[in-house]
Amino acid sequence: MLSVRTTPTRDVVVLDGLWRFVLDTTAGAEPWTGRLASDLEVPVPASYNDLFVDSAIRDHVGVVWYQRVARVPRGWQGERIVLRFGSVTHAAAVYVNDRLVAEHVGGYTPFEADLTGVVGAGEAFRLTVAVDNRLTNVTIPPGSVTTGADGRERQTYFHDFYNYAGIARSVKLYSTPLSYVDHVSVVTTTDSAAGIVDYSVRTGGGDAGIRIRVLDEAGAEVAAADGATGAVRIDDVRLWQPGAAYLYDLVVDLIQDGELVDSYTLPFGVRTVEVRGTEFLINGEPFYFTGFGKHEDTPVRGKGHDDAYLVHDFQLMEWTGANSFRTSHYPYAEEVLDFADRHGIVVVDETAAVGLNLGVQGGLTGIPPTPTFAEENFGGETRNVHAQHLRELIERDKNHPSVVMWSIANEPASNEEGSREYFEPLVHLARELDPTRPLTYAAVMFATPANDKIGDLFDVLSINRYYGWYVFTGDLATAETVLEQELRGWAARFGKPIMMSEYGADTQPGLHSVWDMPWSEEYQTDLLATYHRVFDRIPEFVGEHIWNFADFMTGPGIHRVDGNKKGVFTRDRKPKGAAFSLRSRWRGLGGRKPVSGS
Ligand code: GCB
Repeated sequence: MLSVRTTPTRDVVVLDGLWRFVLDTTAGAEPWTGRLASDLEVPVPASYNDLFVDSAIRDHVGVVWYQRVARVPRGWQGERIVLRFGSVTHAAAVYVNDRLVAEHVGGYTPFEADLTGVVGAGEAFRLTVAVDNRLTNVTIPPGSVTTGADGRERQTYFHDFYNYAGIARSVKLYSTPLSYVDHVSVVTTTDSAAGIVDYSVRTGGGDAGIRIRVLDEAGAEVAAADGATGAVRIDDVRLWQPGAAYLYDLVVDLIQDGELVDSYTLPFGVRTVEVRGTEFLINGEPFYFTGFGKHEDTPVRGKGHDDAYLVHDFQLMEWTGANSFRTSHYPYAEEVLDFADRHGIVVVDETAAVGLNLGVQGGLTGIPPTPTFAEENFGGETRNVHAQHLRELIERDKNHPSVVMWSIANEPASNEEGSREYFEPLVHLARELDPTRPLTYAAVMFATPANDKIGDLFDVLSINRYYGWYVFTGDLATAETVLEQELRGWAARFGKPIMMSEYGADTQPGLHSVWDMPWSEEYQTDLLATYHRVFDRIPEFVGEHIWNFADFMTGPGIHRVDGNKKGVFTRDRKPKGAAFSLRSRWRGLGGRKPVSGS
C-alpha cells in the first residue's frame, strides 16, 4: 500500500484533531447512525487510555467509538476518493454516514476505504469508527479476555507493554485520478559504480502508459524508462549508507492520449544487504548494529505518533552513537521509517507477533501449562493471521532503504514442539514476498542452542538475554561466564551471524550504589559493560541492541513500578548514567565491529 503523498495529480486532507468519543457501554445501538451520545473528545493521533482520569476508560475492554464530520473538497469532482487510516489498534469498523465502508484487523498497519461514489465532491459526511482493543488466541499479538465474578471483563496478554488502543496514527482523505498508480516496488543492486533499479508498477482503473523517471536529490533526471516493469541504471550512483543517507525519487507518471493522468513519487535509496558467512553486509561492507529495542510510547498519548518525539528520539539515538533500532514489538508509524530513510538509520522491522509463548506463564521454568503451538492455543488460525500481518508489513515497508531485516516474531516458544511447523511456512512466505532481506526472530531465554527448533531457518540469530537481571540477579561475574558460553553455543550450532536483540536492567534514576546493586544507575552501566566485554570476544557477533531506549508503560505487576524501567533514557527522555558510557563505546565504534579478542 502506497503512503499518501500530494503530487501534481493528488490532494490530501488530514483528518487529525479532536474527534468525539464514547465507550461502547454507553454508545447505544448503532451509534454510527447519528451523533455520538457523549461530550468526550479525544485527539487523533493518540491512544485514548491515558487521556482521562477515569479508569473505566483506561481499562475498558472491547469497543470504543470515534466520530467526526469531514468534508470532501469541492475540487475533487470526478476524482477517486480514498480514506486511509495509518493504524487503528487493534481492530476497526469504519462507517461513512450509515454505511460500513471498511473493516480491518491488526493494530499497526494501514488500511483504506474507497469512498468514490459513496461521498461526492463538496459533500460533508459523518465518519464513525469502532475501535476494538480485544486480544484473543487468534489475534497478533495474542491475549485473552476473562470475566470476573463481578461481571467485569479483564484483558490479559503475554507481552510486557501496556495494551494502548485507539487511532494512534493519522487519518487522511486523499484523491487520485480514476486511472491511478496503485502500487510501486523497487529493488536495488549495484554494478561497479552504477546502481541498478528494478521497478514494478501496478495500476488501477484502466489502461494507461507508464513512464518512470529517476531524479537525484538536486532534481536532475538520472534515468528513465517506459513500462510497468523494468530495470534502469544510475551511473555513478550515490549509495544509501548507514549514517549517510542519499535518496532518489522514482517518479511514476501514467499517460493516456499524451496527457498526464496520474503521478506518484516514491523516494528510495540504492543499497544492498546480504548475510555472508557470519557477517552482515550493507553495500558489501560489514555492518555492526549499535542501538536499541524501542517502543512507541510517550506520556499521555501512549502509542500516538508524535513528530516532536520522533525528532527528539532520533537526536538522542545519534547522540549515543546508535546506528540502528528494532521496531520492537510491532510495525511503527510510517513517518518513523521515512525519517530513518532520510537520516541513514538502520531498522530491523518487526511484526506484532509478540507473546507466542505460554512458557512465560511457567515463570523461570519456562514450562507452559499447555503446549504453545497446540491447536487450542496458537494453531493454524493464529498462523494464518500472523501470515496476514507479515504480508501487510512487507507490503507497506519493502521500499524503505533503512529496513535491512525482517523480524518475524519476538520471543516465540522456539524451544517447544510445534514451533518449527508453525514458523517454517511463515519463513517461506517472507522469502517469497521479499527475497532481498535477511530474516530473524528474537530468541527467548528458554530457547537455547541445545533445544531451539527454528534457528536454522533464519539468517541472523537475534538473542534476548537477561543474565544478571532475571537470572543471576546481582551476579555479573556469573552472568559474564554464562552469557559467553551460551553465545558460543549458538555460534557453534548454527554458524550464522549473532546479535543481541535485548539485554538490560531496570534502573531507577537517582539510585546509586558502590556495590553490584540491581536498580542502581551503576548496575545498569556495569551490566551493559559486562555484556560488551563478551560481545567483543565472539567473532560471529554483528550487533547490540539494548533493551530499551526509554522507560515505557506496561500492565500492572509486582515487577513493574509505573512501567518497565530498563530505559537508558527515562520515559521523558532524560539520560540515565548508562547513556554516557554507551555514548563513549558506540561513538568509538562507528558502526564497525570491535577487533575480536579470541
Ligand atoms: C523481554 C521482552 C520485552 C520485555 C523485556 C523485559 O524479553 O522481549 O518485551 O519488556 O524482556 O524487560 O522483561
